[in-house]
Amino acid sequence: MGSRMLFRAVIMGPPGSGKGTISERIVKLFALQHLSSGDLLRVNIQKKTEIGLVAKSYIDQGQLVPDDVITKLILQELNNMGSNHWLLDGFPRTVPQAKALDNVQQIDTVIDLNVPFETIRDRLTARWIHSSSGRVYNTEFNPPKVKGIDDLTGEPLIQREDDKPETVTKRLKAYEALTRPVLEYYRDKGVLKTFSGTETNKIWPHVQAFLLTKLPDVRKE
Ligand code: G5P
Ligand code: MG
Repeated sequence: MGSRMLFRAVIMGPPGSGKGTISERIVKLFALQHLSSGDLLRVNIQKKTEIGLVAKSYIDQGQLVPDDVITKLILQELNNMGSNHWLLDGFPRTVPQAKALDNVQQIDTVIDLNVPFETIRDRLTARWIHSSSGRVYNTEFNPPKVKGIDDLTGEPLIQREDDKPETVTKRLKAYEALTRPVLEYYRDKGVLKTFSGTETNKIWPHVQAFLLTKLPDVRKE
C-alpha cells in the first residue's frame, strides 16, 4: 500500500443504475472494501434478525428503511471495517443519512451513475442475485455460466422481491424525492463526480480512469 492512508468513497445512482456491477469491477482492481446497504439488509432479512424483520416491510413496498435504523447499522459496520479504504454503495440515500455519515467520516469521492429511468426498468426484471455475496447477474447482460447458479459457489440464484415492475416504480419515486437531494449535498461539498450513460461497459472505463487518478497507490497488483 502506498502513501495514502485513507480513501472513503460512495457510489450513488438510481435503482438498477449499475452500482453493484461497477462496485464488483472496482474491487477487482482496487484494494477497497465494498459495503452495500441493500446487500447487508438482505442478509439480515434472510437471517430473520430484528433489523431484517423491520427492513423487509419497507423494502418489499419499495420504500426506504427509516434513517435511524439504516444509519445505526451502517455506522456500526464501518467501525468494524478491516480496511481504511472503502466504497459505500446504497448509503447515504437521504440528506439526514449523509449528515450523520459526515459527523463520523469525511467522504473523499462520490461516484454518481446517471442512468435514465427508461434504461433501468428492463434490467431489473432480468436480474438474478447470489444473496449471501451480493453478486449480480442479468439473463441478458451478464448471465451466469450455468442458468440459475452462482459462478463462484455453485449455490442457487434468486430474484429480488422488490424487482417487480410496480415496486420498481415506487423505488424510482423514492429516489427522486429523497436521494436526488443528496447529489446536491455532495456537489456543494465539491466531491461529486457524475458519469452519464446507458451502458455499464461504456461508463466503466471512465470510472476506472477517474479512480486511477484518485488512488493510483491503492491499485491491486
Ligand atoms: P439496494 O439494494 O441498494 P437499489 O435500488 O439502490 O437497491 P439496485 O437495485 O441494487 O439498487 P444497482 O446496484 O444500482 O441496483 O444495479 P446492479 O444490480 O448493478 O444492476 C442492475 C441489473 O442490471 C443487474 O441485473 C445487472 O447485471 C444489469 N446491468 C448492469 N449494467 C447493465 C448494462 O449496461 N446493460 C444491461 N442490459 N444490464 C445491465 O436497496 C434495496 C432497498 O433496500 C433499502 C431500500 O428499501 C431499498 O429500496 N435500503 C435503504 N433504505 C434506506 N436507506 C438506505 N441507505 C438504504 N439502502 C438500502
Ligand atoms: Mg445494488
